[in-house]
Amino acid sequence: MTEYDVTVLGLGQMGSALAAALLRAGHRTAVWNRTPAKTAALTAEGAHAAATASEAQAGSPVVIACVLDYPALHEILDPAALAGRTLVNLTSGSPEQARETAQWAAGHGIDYLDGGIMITPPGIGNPESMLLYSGSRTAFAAAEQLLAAFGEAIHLGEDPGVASLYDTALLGMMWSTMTGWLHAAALVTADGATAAEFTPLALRWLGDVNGFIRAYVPQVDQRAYPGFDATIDVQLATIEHLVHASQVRGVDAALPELLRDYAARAVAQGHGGDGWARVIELLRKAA
Ligand code: FVH
Repeated sequence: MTEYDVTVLGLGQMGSALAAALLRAGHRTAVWNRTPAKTAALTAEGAHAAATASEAQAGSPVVIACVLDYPALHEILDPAALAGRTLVNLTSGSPEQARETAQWAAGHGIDYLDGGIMITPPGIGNPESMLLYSGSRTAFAAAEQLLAAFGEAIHLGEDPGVASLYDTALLGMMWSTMTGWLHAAALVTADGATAAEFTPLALRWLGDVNGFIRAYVPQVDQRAYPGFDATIDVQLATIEHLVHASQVRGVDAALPELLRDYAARAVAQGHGGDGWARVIELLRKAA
């Protein structure tokens, strides 16, 4: 018998948003943070502030942790207090860290679920926000109703490393996309346009790019890259224009030079007639 429905460990920006969402959804919530002052806003909303991390972990059947990183996580986890409970770890880390922590948890009789939050704190509580989970199905079942307070809970399977892998991969895609937009904005603003003028076209273009990606999905899975739309030969010539336009405007050309390098290597290997998805073979080989 425990006093609370759920405990949140770590009340930084994200942990505070998670605890506030649980309180809004009517769950009896215990909280703990290394710096106790951060509990004040949540206790005003009805949370119980535990005096110690161990007390917090012993107080609920489901313990949600969201701290800076895995070293911080392992500093605060108390296996004796957690034994027999469900631990949902929403601290960002690598798939390997998630798998190691799942093993550690199994060794202490703790049911472990790992998670990746694909939204910033203001998006917590929006049912359209995406939160990825992987690991024990019984842990997911035990926590699912609580996790619904944060957004859409997507369970990706029993391997505890998968949520973190998808999280990392999606963030990589976000940084590439945003940096591509920033490079494009640097180019057009160098000639006097504003980002506000350019961006509606850029966003419309992203819709087309979405279509290109969908068309490449079977190519990537079948490892066959027919250049049915535009060949790498053609795209290499076009990337040269992007490199040139960047250099002339004093815009850093490292990004288009990287793209040119991929295209040139594919051509050198005899794949100039293939489509852009062929580049994945170069990415895979680098690993
Ligand atoms: N903020 C976001 O948009 C992203 C969205 C995706 C997921 N991340 C991950 O969430 C983890 C926490 O991020 P955060 O934004 O809440 O970070 P901070 O506001 O800096 O809070 C950090 C908390 O961690 C506590 N902490 C740090 N070191 C220790 C330690 N050695 N022992 C115990 N607790 C520690 C810190 O405590 P305090 O400084 O207040 O005492 C905060 O509670 C993170 O993995 C993101 O990648 C958020």
